[in-house]
Amino acid sequence: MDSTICAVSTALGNGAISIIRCSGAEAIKIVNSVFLGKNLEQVPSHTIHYGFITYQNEKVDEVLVSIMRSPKTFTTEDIVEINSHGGIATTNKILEVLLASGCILAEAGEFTKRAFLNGRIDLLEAEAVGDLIVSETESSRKLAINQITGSLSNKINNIRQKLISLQANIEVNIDYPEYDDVLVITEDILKPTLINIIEELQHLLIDSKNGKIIKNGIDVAIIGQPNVGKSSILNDLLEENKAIVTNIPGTTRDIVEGKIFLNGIILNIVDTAGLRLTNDQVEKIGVEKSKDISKTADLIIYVIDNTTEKISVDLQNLQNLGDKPVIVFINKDDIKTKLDINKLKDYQVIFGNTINEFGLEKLKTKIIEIFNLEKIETKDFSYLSSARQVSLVSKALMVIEESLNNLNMGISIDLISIDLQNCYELLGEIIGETYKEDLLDELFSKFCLGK
Ligand SMILES: Nc1nc2c(ncn2[C@@H]2O[C@H](COP(=O)(O)OP(=O)(O)O)[C@@H](O)[C@H]2O)c(=O)[nH]1
Ligand SMILES: [Mg+2]
Repeated sequence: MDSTICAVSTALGNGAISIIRCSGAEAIKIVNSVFLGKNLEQVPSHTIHYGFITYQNEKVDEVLVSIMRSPKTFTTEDIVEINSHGGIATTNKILEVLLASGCILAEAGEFTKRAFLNGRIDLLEAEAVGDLIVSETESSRKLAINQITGSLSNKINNIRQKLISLQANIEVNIDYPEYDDVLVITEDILKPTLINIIEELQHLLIDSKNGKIIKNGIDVAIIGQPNVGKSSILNDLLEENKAIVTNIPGTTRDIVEGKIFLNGIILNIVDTAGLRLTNDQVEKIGVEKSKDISKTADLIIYVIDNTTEKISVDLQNLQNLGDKPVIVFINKDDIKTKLDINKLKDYQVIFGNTINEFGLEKLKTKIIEIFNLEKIETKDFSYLSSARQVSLVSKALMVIEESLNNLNMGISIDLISIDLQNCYELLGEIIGETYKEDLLDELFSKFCLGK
């Protein structure tokens, strides 16, 4: 990390201002060498200075330069931020001047990576910086900023603290069995603490569903036989005519999708080709895609035409969906029904039609109910939010459950100490106390340049 890096931190385009950021031991010296104004090497930290970036005796732009000296900076290194006029030519020229003067171009996420490697933030906080940048909803913003300010890290650290205390007690007991005033670790003391840790980890995992929903939204697939009104429902939900609607079965062949916001959560809604056997090559591929999408979706809206007499095919299709959340939407209820509703008594059924958009509000309310969206907003927003985090907590939970089993089977306490250590290390990986270089590369490569 000896090099001094630079990148454009604002989006490249025609804006009023661009910010070009440099970080590293040489940052102030390099910018000073191309700055016409005060001697930046002698100004106090956290001050802003007016002047020009010049190159080969030519003024490149009129700028304001912020000087922030190590260690109280984002990366903990010296940071210089140049506020220039926005616009692609000016911004790129300043970047070019800095590169020619000794800076190297930062990789995606490298500023945040340095902040992590220099101990300024932990890995959870670093991950959340990336999430904050891409967040589109108020709730995903809250989730990310909460994680940046350490609320999830605190939860993880509290559990780790309990593990350390238990271990310390076990060690003392092993080393000084004759000590009277040291808490004697017996089954009776270990057990409740282990149970408590298990409960906390379980809660983290249960609540992580909320984290996923807040961050990625809910994937909703509209499935059903041809001509039942799937595309009409999509259009009504999106409030635009995105999918083609005709009375010809097999109109929708490719995936049509769009998103809406429901209680501050994104619903990614996908309209699919109607499920039927077909000889049409293109439609066939569409039907296969529908099946794939129904497997990955978080929720299925299964549409049945109210005028259908025999729903055995629909019942079979519904069974094939397995146990994922399904809402059966009986469409076209403006026409007299021929449906035997009793056959659908095991499902959550909503009647409606797209002629006067009846039933759509009920559909939305049902989605809010199924995913508990009312409650998500009132919780504390310190949810696990990435597959990496969830997988490590799951592993930690398995280890600690195993250790409780061992305790119940009377396995010696010093062996249990090994499980506790294991669990402690897995939780440490979440906050990045130990990490593999590949993981960092993967994590930070998803960031934008200049962050
Ligand atoms: N009467 C009635 N017709 C509808 C309703 N919804 C859709 N339709 C008609 O049913 C036909 C098929 O609709 P479409 O949305 O393309 O169905 P998809 O094949 O399932 O996507 C079209 O002619 C629509 O106008 C409804 O609620 N009531
Ligand atoms: Mg369609």
